[in-house]
Amino acid sequence: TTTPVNVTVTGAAGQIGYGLLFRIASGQLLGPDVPLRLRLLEIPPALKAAEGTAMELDDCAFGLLRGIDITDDPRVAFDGTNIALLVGARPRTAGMERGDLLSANGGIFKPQGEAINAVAADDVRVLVVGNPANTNALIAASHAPDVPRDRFTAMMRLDHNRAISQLAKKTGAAVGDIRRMTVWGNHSASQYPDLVHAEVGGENAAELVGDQAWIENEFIPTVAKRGAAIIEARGASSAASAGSAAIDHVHDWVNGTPEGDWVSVGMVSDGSYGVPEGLIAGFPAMSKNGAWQIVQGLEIDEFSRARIDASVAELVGERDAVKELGLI
Ligand code: NAX
Repeated sequence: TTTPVNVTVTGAAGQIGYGLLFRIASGQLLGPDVPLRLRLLEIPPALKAAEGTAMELDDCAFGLLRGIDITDDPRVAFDGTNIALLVGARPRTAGMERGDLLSANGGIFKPQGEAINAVAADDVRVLVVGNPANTNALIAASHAPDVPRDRFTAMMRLDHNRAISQLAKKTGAAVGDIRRMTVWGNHSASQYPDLVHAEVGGENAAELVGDQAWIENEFIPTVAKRGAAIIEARGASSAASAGSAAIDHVHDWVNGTPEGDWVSVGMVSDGSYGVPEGLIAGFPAMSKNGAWQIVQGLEIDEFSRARIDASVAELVGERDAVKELGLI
């Protein structure tokens, strides 16, 4: 194809944007032969910083990058967009209640959903990174009734990659030997990284590890609290790894997942695995012909059931809260 793909990144002047944009422009998002145009959405106080990032993108002389537009207007940012990475969000600040956080983000994701509905390309694919990612994706999707619901996804891929990395360390296996990882539920501390179905070199991961205490007391909390550990160590939240996960998510969505493998995707539930229909939750998913499909037929043991239910209950709580606030 020679027509450039339009890729919109919101929160482009933020720390995730700073790493992510260069990897997109270098061809790692869509492939080495796909030209693209970047649309950067920011709020007015950050427009100048976004221009600085755009200057650096120019200075990389990326062969695939056919143009950069910078705007504070969602209708301009999403005009004809094919891929929308919704990274910009309102962080929780001291003294902010959960309801305040949800309504501040509703103020961002409602108009963005409306703009995507009105002006995005017919094939638009949306990845929400900004937290609370699952519920922000739900808000955006609710305001885009003309866009198929399965085009709105939330990022579980960083959790997924963290889980793979921890399992590789424990088993001494190479990252590339690990398949069929799943992180279920919410992108939050309640998430459930599942070793029951994961494989290391074709062997069942939970059996290979053979240590349920390690799974419960080390593996799951390490993965679920990794974001806090990064903040503690780096003095800033995960940025390059979050951008890398966003690249992986969209790359696999567009290009497909390898045969026999799957990845973790925050996607709209069709009721699979007892997750209430309409919630955006982490599932095992394969990408076929450019669409995510939930992997069906996995057996859920008692331990996994309780963990999935607890994380899904948190998502139900968030959904009910945004409903009450009139955001969906
Ligand atoms: P930064 O605070 O560095 O950047 C956010 C940027 O968004 C700022 O430049 C801000 O001006 C912009 N912004 C705010 N409102 C906007 C709006 N209405 N339209 C466009 N831009 C807007 O945060 P950063 O570290 O880049 O993180 C961004 C988001 O990713 C946060 O919500 C963060 O919590 C979330 N994360 C999600 C992860 C995931 O796995 N789903 C992991 C990493 C990260 O914590």
